[in-house]
This record gives sequence, structure tokens and C-alpha cells, in this order.
Amino acid sequence: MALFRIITNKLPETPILPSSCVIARMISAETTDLKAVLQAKIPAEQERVKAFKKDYGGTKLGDVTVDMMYGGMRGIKGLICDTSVLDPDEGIRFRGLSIPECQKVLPKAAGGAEPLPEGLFWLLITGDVPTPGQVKAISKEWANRAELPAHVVTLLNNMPAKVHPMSQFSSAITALNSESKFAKAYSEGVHKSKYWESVYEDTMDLIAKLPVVAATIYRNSYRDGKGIGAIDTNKDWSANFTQMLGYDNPEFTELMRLYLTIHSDHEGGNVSAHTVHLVGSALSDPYLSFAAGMNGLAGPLHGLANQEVLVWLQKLRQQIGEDATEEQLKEFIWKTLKSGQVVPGYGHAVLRKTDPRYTCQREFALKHLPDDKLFRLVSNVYKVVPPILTELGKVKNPWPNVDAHSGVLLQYYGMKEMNYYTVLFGVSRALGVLAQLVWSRALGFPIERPKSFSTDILVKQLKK
Ligand code: CMX
Repeated sequence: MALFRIITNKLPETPILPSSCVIARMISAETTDLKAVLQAKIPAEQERVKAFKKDYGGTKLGDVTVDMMYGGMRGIKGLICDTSVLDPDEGIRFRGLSIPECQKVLPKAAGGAEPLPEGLFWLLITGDVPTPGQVKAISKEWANRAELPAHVVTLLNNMPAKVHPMSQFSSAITALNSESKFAKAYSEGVHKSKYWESVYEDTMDLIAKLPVVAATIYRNSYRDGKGIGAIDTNKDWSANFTQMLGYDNPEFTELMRLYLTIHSDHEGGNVSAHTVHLVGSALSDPYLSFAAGMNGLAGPLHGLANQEVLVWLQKLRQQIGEDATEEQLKEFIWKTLKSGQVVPGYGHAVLRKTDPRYTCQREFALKHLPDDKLFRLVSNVYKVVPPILTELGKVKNPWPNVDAHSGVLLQYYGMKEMNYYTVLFGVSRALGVLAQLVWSRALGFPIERPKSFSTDILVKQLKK
């Protein structure tokens, strides 16, 4: 019996494969080491796909190019999202309104300058700018729906400290599905034309409960773990949230109103929105769908970038100091890139200019904390990063996104626990993706199921 055989990684139907890529490897024919077998195959397959893309990347199957298929479906127009649309140059518009327009027309808290996220939710789900009375009614309704079932509190209180806040968040949301009115209605045989009604009820319940879940995680992970206090039905959603987190500075509450408004929605194709839509299309209830989206938000290329930015800034401060010169900053940024890492908070799959969510946070900082050292550092980084990313030659958008600025503001008001930041993003994201979910059921969107190909079939088909 031969102890060894030659595995040639030259796969059938690959005439486009350069001969230099035919890799032969000696491994035991009877090896039980699965990883070793895989390791032998991967380099050749990488080369095959690279060569295939080089020759056929621009070739279309229908309206879709091979590059789009291998490239994260970038640029494929294949989704409907009515709540918001993202323009590459101008940034997000919520139901047609830009962020500055929302800041102008949406109702504010008494004495406040920032929009109430309740109003943004009304706008997203109806398309209409609400009156102050309508916004007040939502604040009250969410306060009345906020209570958590005992098993979710027990679950959170028993989470080991090493479980990341986003994992705690997602677990608690999944466990909340015991309360789903949609799941109950479905099991009782509700007619499909009425799906949206119980999805709406779950949406309102879930949004109401998220600050309580989030505040419980914060108190358990970073404070004394004692109770979060009672919800005040006369306070708005953000004011109740900051009070439960244990913050009493009204300026922090104003920041939270802005934060929860601007992180809410970014049309349909981003990982969190698309995941909620996809999972919801299987008629998984809103709790399960939203929890799935939160697991996507927890990725460092998406929402977790707000944590990564602060980790990166801290490293920068430790290594070259807060008052680093432009040359030192440049050197640090190149060091990051040369070590194969991304500069967190910069770049975007759709945007091609500075994110207006970055700009409005910068304006908040200029108004409230112009002399903060970390803010100044972020401003200096803003001057230096875009030319470097441009010089790299491959980055399509060298400008900052929302995550480049949010942590600095939170740090200023005393929230220094950066591992927690993505939870705040998640609380806000509920407003957009759940409004989208209600409409998906109201419009009867079917289960999502795009067609995939294998590389072998694609090669065969295009050769023909
Ligand atoms: N730093 C270094 N390299 C970057 C980069 C950055 N900030 N942004 C993009 N690139 C690189 C990509 O990694 C890619 O490199 P390879 O070809 O070697 O794989 C190349 O430039 C082309 O990428 P792109 O088309 O410009 O960007 P994508 O659409 O593929 O990715 C994004 C978009 C956001 C994932 C990417 O810009 C990135 O990784 N940014 C840093 C992480 C971040 O801030 N994410 C938060 C985004 C906002 C959010 O969702 O919250």
C-alpha cells in the first residue's frame, strides 16, 4: 500500500490556470489531519480564483459580473429599502431627509438641541415628520413596554464577566423571543396579510426593552451590578437610558439623543440591516432576526469598528503620545498598514466622501468639547489618514466613517469602556432595521434566496 500520493491541486476545467500555480504537495494518503489536507489545497485554489478573476472578472452573468460575485456582491442592485437611501457622495438620507435636515425638523426635548430618536423612528416607519405630541406618545409607549421578563434578567445577571457585551446583548435578545407576539400569532395560524401587525408589536416591545438590556449589561460588567432603577414614563427614551446607565449629565443625554438618531439606519445592504432582513424573510420572529443582525454588527469591519478605533487611538497615545507631530502620526499609520491591519474608522463600501455622521459628531465636539485632547488627536488623525490611504492605491474611500468619532465623545463624558460601544450602536440600529422589518412583512416580501454557483461551474459556463 502506498504510503504517499501526490496531490496535484490542478483542478479539472482550469485551462486559465497558469502552470506556475500547479502545486504538488506530498501528504500521507491516509492522513487523518483534515487541516493539513486543507492547507495543501488552499494556495492553489487561491491562485485559481485570482487567475479566473483576472481573466473573467468583468464578464457578466446576466447583469452581474464575476467580480461582483466574488467581491461581496458590491454594487449589485438587488434590495429594496424604503426607510433610507445612502448616496455615495452626500451620505445617508432618512426618508429623503439629510442628517442636518433631521436635526432641524425633528422634535427635541425641552431645552435640548438634538433630535429625539423617537421622532426619527416615526419618520423611518411612516415617512412623515412627527409632531411633538406624536413623539411624546412614543416616549410614553416605550417606557410602558420596557420591563424585562425575569428569565432575561437572570440570564444577564449570570453571564460570566469574560463574555463580550455584544454577545451578552445578542443572547438576551434571543432569549426575549419567548415574548414574541409574532411567533405566537404564527403558531396560532394567523393569516399572512396580518403578519405585519404582530411584527409591529414585537418591534415596539423590543425597542422599548433594548435600553434596559443594554444598561443591565453595562452595570453588571463595569459598575456595581446593582439595579438600574425604575423607568420614568415622563422621560424620553434616551433620558431613561442614560439614567439607567448611571449618568446624570444632561449634556451626555443630549449626546445620546444624537447618537441614537444617527446610528439607526444606513439603507438595506449593510451587514446588520441585511442580516435582519434575511433572517426575517424566513419568518423568524423580530427578536431572532434582530439578534442575528447584532452578531453581524459585532464584526470589526462593521459596528465593532467603534471599539477598534479607541483601541487603536490608545495604542497611538501610548506609543507616540497625545501631542504627536504630523510625522509621528504618519509613521504610526504606515506601521498599522504594513502590519496588515486596517485603519479603523476609515473607509466604506458605499460612501466616497466624509460620512455626515462623522461630521455631525465633530460639530457636537466643536460645540461641547473643543479643547479635549483626544478630540484634537482625532482631528489631527483626520488630516493625515486620507492622503495615506489614497497613496495606498487600492482603498476606494479614504475618508472617515461614523465609527471614527463616536468613542471620543463617549470618553469625554466618562464612558471609557470601549468594549461596550457597539452595544450603543446596536440599540440605535434597532430603529432602522425593525422599521424595515415591519415593512417587509407588510409588503409580503418572500424568503430571500439568491442563486450561488461553484467556481467549477462558473469556469465551465464562461468558457463556453
Ligand atoms: N485601512 C486599510 N485598508 C483599507 C481600509 C482602511 N481603513 N479600507 C479599505 N481598505 C482596503 C481593503 O481592506 C481592501 O484591501 P484588499 O484588497 O487587500 O483586501 C482594499 O482597501 C479595497 O477595499 P474597499 O473596496 O475600499 O473597501 P470595502 O468595501 O471592501 O470595505 C470597509 C469597506 C468599511 C470594510 C473597509 O473600508 C474597512 O475595513 N475599514 C476599516 C474598518 C471600519 O472602519 N469599518 C466600519 C465601517 C462602518 C460601519 O459599518 O460601521
